[in-house]
Amino acid sequence: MERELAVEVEAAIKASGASTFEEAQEKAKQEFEELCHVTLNIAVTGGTGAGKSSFVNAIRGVKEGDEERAAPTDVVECTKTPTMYPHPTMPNVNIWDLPGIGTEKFQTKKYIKDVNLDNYDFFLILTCTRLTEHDIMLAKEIRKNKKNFYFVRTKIDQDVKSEKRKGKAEEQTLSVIRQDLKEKLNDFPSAQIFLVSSWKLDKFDFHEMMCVLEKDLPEKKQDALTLSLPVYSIEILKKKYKAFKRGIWAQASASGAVGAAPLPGVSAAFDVTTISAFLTKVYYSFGLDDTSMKQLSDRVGKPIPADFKHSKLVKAIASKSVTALQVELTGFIVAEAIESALRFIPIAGSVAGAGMSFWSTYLALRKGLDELFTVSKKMLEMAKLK
Ligand SMILES: Nc1nc2c(ncn2[C@@H]2O[C@H](COP(=O)(O)OP(=O)(O)OP(=O)(O)O)[C@@H](O)[C@H]2O)c(=O)[nH]1
Ligand SMILES: [Mg+2]
Repeated sequence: MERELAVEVEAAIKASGASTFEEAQEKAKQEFEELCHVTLNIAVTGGTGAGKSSFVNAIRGVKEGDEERAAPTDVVECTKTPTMYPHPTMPNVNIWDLPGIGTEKFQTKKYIKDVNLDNYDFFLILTCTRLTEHDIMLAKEIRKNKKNFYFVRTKIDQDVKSEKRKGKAEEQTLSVIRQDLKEKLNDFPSAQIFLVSSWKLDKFDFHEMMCVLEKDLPEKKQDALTLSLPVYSIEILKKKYKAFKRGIWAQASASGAVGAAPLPGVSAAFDVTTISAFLTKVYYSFGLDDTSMKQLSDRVGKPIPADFKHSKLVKAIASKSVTALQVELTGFIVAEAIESALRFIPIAGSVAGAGMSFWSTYLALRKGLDELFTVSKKMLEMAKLK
């Protein structure tokens, strides 16, 4: 781990194109500032009853009926005005539940004016049947505005289930639906269609869709999307882990002497404020808080025994006590660990300028992230998610 740490930091410095540690750290600080101000606005739109509100809730990891946070869903038409749902744990990500097009209240032209297409990073056009003239018209307008859009066929679980009753295999049902939708899209030869179920994000095209959306976003916004998704599979957990890991260098660089405090038994000061903010974000993003765990267990229809939560670090974060966290972190950052890390770090070369408090903060972030990853992976394995 310690050797890995030195290699990682060397690589980050090299990638930044800086020649000294200080120069690289300065760049990382700026990058960190910029990342803090990134916002992502996702528009979810489509006809009445297409499953927009359910989809918005699913990607925010919020359960229907959670009065404060959920978008209302119903079998009768219920979304009438554009509504912004801030992400419950990532304040820079907003998901917009836009009203169905072509209802009396919102005719297409007026709709486009009211909705102001410029406000969004991309559009997901949902349908639970076929694409309508309104959906196509909206896609053309979005294209005129040079924004990305994707067609999403929702409620796929329902189709698969009912076709299965008639003896049709899942693959066959999916392929018929895909073909059928494509035929309607002559004007959009390169349009992408994803088949999803808001009840089963780990199945069908959801993961592939998220990978495409991420790839199409500007680089600075990519991680914001990944980190805002609920942990619906081990694959997404691994993606989140990698995104957080990439961010550690900037975090540790941005952490200053202000938050640094000496730890008992550790010769270096370390920035407990930065570390607790970072690990708390990881904790929520990895779905380790009680609300997310309960939702996961409801979704998979299985109780998840709490014994995997024996991690003292998880308990310390859950207690929201900085002192508890500090005590827990001390275990990670005992003097030997730092000293052994330093043994691997060249005296000369690009990392030479890094101080002890940088290394101790970096080490705490890395070890904390690894531990939370292990706990969350265990939770997903118990939920039998792959
Ligand atoms: N089986 C299944 N049902 C779904 C899914 N998504 C939504 N539904 C159901 O479809 C109905 C309509 O869903 P909503 O999410 O309210 O649809 P909407 O597009 O927001 O509707 P309006 O706001 O009225 O335009 C509700 O009864 C949902 O429970 C899904 O993925 N699978
Ligand atoms: Mg709705």
